[in-house]
Amino acid sequence: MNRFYLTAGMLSLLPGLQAAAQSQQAQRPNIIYIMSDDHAYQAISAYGSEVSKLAPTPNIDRIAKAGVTFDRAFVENSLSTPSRACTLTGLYSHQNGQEQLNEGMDPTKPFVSELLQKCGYQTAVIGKWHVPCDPKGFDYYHIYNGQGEYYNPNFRGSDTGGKYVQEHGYCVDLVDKHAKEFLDNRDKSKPFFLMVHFKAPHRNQMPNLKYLGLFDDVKFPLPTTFWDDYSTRQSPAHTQKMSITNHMELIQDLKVVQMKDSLKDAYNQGFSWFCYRAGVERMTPDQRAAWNRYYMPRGEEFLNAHLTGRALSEWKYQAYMRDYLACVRSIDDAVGDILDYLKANGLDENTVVIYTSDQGFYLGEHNWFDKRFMYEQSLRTPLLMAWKGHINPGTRCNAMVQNIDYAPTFLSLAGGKKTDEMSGLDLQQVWNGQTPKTWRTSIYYHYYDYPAFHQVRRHDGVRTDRYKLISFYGKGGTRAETNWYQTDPKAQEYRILHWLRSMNYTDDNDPDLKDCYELYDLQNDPDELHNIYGQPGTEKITNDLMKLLNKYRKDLKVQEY
Ligand code: SGN
Ligand code: CA
Repeated sequence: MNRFYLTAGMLSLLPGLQAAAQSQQAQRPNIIYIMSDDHAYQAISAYGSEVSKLAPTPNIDRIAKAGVTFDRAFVENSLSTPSRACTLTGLYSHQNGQEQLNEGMDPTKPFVSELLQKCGYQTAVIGKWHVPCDPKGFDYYHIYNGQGEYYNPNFRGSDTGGKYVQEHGYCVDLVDKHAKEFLDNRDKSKPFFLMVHFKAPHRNQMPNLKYLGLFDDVKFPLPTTFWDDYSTRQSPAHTQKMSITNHMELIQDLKVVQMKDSLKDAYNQGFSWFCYRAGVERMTPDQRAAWNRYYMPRGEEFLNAHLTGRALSEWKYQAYMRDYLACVRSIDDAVGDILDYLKANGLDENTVVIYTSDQGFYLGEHNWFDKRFMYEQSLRTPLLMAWKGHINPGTRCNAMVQNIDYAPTFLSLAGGKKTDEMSGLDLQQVWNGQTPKTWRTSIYYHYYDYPAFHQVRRHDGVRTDRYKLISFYGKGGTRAETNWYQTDPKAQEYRILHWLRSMNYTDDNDPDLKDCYELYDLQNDPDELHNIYGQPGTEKITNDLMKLLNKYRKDLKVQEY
């Protein structure tokens, strides 16, 4: 039982004091946590990148202006479902079971929503759920089917009797609408905890019709690392399957639908074409016509140009960025709409507003899209928070924070306490820009989703202020052999893996990967182009980081692989 309830229970005998307790309860802030799927910090103008200057996010920036921008916010496992499982439980992946994309979640772990309910909060989640258990501890939920659909998506929830019901419109607008509906209908005697989870700009980046072509006149600068040849790296950077040049698909990703018959390989005929169709076949005839009016000429022009080599890669990059950033524009609109709603309803006074993504994302850095690796663009996630009167406007926070910190922070705001298993910290300690001496000086990271689509090898590692040590290990480790969802034909990952294998897309049994390390000096090499592991002069730092890594593994009881 938390402290507040004990006090309230005792005070219930005394009406005057009870009123005082109620007003104390009323003062606890509402919490609105807005998360967009795969939104890179490079695509938020508060973070100042060149790309974001060309495609600004004025509404998300309102949160930065009113509050704090975290410049070093990290995830503990750069993949969507594990990351959201971490937000929900405040636990690392190996503690909550959700190490990989699909199966895994241990439903016996308490969710922050349940704990907040016990603190007297009304709780809701809207939009992307995609965690392999039903929402727990939510008074109201209205969620997508799996990854969710861009157009006319299905939703199920406490209000649909658990059945999926198709709705008409664009995924972001619908989630915005349902968030406001929840706020309108909420129990006003309680503070609320509302999770708003947008699908966009997740692959395959289907923009709202009104934004098709929004950035056609803009040429986005190539990241300086776009032509990275991975020359100093170990094999995982070479064997991944997430490069714009080699793995970004012309049909599914870049919507050159005219190629559906000419690309003869099984993968493009099968999966890529299937994904494209699954998206556009949900559209109404009018939506589909508007879609084709934009993408057919774009595809035609591309085909007539007969691009090859670097020109082809650069075209892919521009097309990707245009679609991705057009999706971001819809999110920015929705965030603006929610902020306006809060203000119009007096909720801007006492609501903590959080904006984040479930991880970072590559916008062509190292030639990649997707995430997964422990390199900066996927390890770092955008994180902005505002709370009137509590967080100073325009603050920059340089403390190392991580998604394990969200649940402890929410619980602390609600007058509750984190559980013993949670090792995250309360972000209130740093959100005004000062970092106490006792704050963490390193973070632990662990990625497990191998073998899988993008074929990024398993790795764990530590990042300090200046250095990063990454340990890539095994053929996927012993778990790859025994993990039931890698071996059980009923598991989704098993099916995907075997399908990919049957199309010669993937060889998940790379026998050559020996355990290997990479070391980066982020001060001298912020782009992480120079792996200095094993170089003369790095012995001491390597030794220190190895000790630190082993300490994390031991303290956190990370299973040996
Ligand atoms: C899908 C995507 C992948 C992506 C994963 C995980 N492929 O499988 O590119 O890495 O989701 O994304 S797709 O062809 O189906 O679009 S996550 O955000 O859920 O982690
Ligand atoms: Ca994601």
